[in-house]
Amino acid sequence: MSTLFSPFQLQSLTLRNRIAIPPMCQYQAVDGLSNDWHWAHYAALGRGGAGLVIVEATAVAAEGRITPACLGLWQDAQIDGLARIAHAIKAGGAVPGIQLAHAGRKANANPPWLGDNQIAAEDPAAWTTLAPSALAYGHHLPRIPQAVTRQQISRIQADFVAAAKRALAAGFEWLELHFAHGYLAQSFLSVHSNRRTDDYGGDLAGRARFLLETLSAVRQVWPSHLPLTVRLGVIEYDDRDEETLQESIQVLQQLRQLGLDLVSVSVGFTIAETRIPWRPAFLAPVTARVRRETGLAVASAWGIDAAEDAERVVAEQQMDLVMIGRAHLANPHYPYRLAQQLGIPEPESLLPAPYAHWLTRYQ
Ligand code: FMN
Repeated sequence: MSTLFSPFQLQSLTLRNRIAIPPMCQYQAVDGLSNDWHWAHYAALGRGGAGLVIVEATAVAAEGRITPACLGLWQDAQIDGLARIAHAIKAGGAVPGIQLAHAGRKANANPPWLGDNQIAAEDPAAWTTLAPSALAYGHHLPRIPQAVTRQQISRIQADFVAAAKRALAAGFEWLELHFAHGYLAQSFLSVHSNRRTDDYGGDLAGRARFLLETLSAVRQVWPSHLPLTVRLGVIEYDDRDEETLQESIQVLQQLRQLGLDLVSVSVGFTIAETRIPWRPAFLAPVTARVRRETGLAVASAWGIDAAEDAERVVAEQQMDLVMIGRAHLANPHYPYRLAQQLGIPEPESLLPAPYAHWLTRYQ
């Protein structure tokens, strides 16, 4: 019996298995609008066998895009294209999810294969970046961001709410708020990037305020029968790991009280000087602790694509869902491969009939 290929239930949804595809930016949008690239990409992932497909970081405000080529949901005109994508994912048998994001001080960069660097201030494509404090990330992102005013904080929270409503209108059934990877929410929580002296900074209650208020506001408009989730960097691999982890667990407990259904456990990526122990499934023990101490359902990613690792982390209850990213870029039908490797009966049944039929026909 495989745990990886057992269904997973959250709120009113049942995922066909424990394999989820995490958000992965495609950097192919113009003005935040999706196009044929996105449709073809997500349609293939939807029918590839995973239980859940989460559409890439989608900006809640134009200035919250990582690059000018990021998807957005800051205006109604962006709904239609994403509705076609949500429909295609669902038609393929997966639950359609989307990640809503504001990149904060990591915004206004060039796509990875076009330099990954900050767009020069004098370039017409440049915009003002916003963050809790006027502190640059540094390295390839040297721009000093503008410290957000309380008015801007309220506006960005309203942007999250409006984008959540649009995601619902587009047919998405699983919402993930991007509270990780050094973007705006993570940078409010981190001591490395938040030096505010008002009630959005200082102690943990202050640094967590933006996250708690935003989740709470989104929960008011996101239906209670559909999962509301966050991706949170719970560890930086710097010199304060135990403290960061304890703080993150406390914040997750509070988010749970406010209606959080699941956390996708990730790394903070708030600063560049870290000692991340890159190896397969390196985050799994951290994820297990978060699961145990918060009582939340959890998912996690980062190198959990070998069949035996993916099966083990869910069978040992280190996580409820396994997020498998890059392996799906190489092969959108990667769950079929995993099912074959794990000896699941009739692995081809994961795929639609026009593929499945021929994979068993001549044997
Ligand atoms: N993580 C996010 O939270 N949001 C994103 O939009 C996002 N974009 C990504 C784009 C690419 C091309 C890749 C490779 C990763 C991205 N990530 C993003 C991180 C992935 O969600 C995932 O955590 C990472 O690829 C590790 O999982 P893997 O080892 O299975 O690939």
